[in-house]
Amino acid sequence: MSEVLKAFEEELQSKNFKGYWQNQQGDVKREPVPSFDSCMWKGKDLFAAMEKAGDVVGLDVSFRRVIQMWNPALKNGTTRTLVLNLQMLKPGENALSHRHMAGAIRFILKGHGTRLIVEGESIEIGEGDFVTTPSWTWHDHENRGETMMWLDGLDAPLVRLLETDFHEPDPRRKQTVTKPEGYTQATVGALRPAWLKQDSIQPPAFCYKWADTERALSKVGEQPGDPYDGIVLDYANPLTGGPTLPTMACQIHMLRGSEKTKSHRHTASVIYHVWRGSGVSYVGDKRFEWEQGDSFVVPLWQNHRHDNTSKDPAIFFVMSDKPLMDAIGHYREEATA
Ligand code: 1HN
Repeated sequence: MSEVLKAFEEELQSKNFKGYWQNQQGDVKREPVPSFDSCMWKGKDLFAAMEKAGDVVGLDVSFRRVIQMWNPALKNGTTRTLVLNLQMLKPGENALSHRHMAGAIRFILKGHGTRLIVEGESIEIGEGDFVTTPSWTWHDHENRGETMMWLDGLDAPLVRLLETDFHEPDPRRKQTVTKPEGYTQATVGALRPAWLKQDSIQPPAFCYKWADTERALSKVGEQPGDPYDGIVLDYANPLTGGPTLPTMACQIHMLRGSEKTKSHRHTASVIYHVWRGSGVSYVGDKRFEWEQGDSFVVPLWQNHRHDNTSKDPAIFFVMSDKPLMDAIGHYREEATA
């Protein structure tokens, strides 16, 4: 570098300027190249780790007993925008109330007898139920039954990137229940209180019961479904029919016995959790053999396809950041060989 240029760059820097030529000049990338790779987390390892956490991590040590599906290429999180966690609450434990900018979902894996209190409504949860706690909703959990485990999905990595995190511990520690049992279920469907103005961005906190999911699956199971994902059910915003949360779309995917999907790629990153069944997924140049309890991630723009190698249906719980890509016009999708 010439002395003149070097002196010029120092002069620029002293005034908080930077020449574009000072950035690394390389080949322009013609398509997205994610900085994180696909990864699988075995359920066996996850549940063993959580059993140990149950012994050594009390709620005095950690506000929530949570283990993250950490993508090692990232400082934190499962993708750049989303994180999938496992949470455990033991009998008699209370997870204290708080609210934060990050939106969250729960998919209940095991146990019964815990209630989630969300925005003053107490929700009894059971296996396969799916519950949203949208951005800035109060939530606490109380276990009056047996040990419970659920998946927590959050858009916390996105919030970290945006640095928008307001976060408020609840001075009451536990919420007072102010709404009758089943309040939201009864008032956000086809019948709605006319005087209430609903938030047009954040959905109401909502519980989607497994019995309803199972019934819906049984009604659509004979249809062709989607060539890339099989039978897909959206957990829709109950008021608008839009995505689950503004930042994440959650779905149930069912691959029928021996079903093989076609290969595609898209600019949304997707996290899969195997709720039922066993099979194989091909993601980029990797092959993931999965069974119940396993989770894996498909980074944006990586080819992927799924193969249900068993005769029984396979069911995935799925979350992706597609709504975010849609909102900013960044969603693209193509079939691949
Ligand atoms: C959170 O609020 C919960 O409420 C679990 O159960 C995990 C991880 C990061 C930030 C907030 C919960 C969380 C979290």
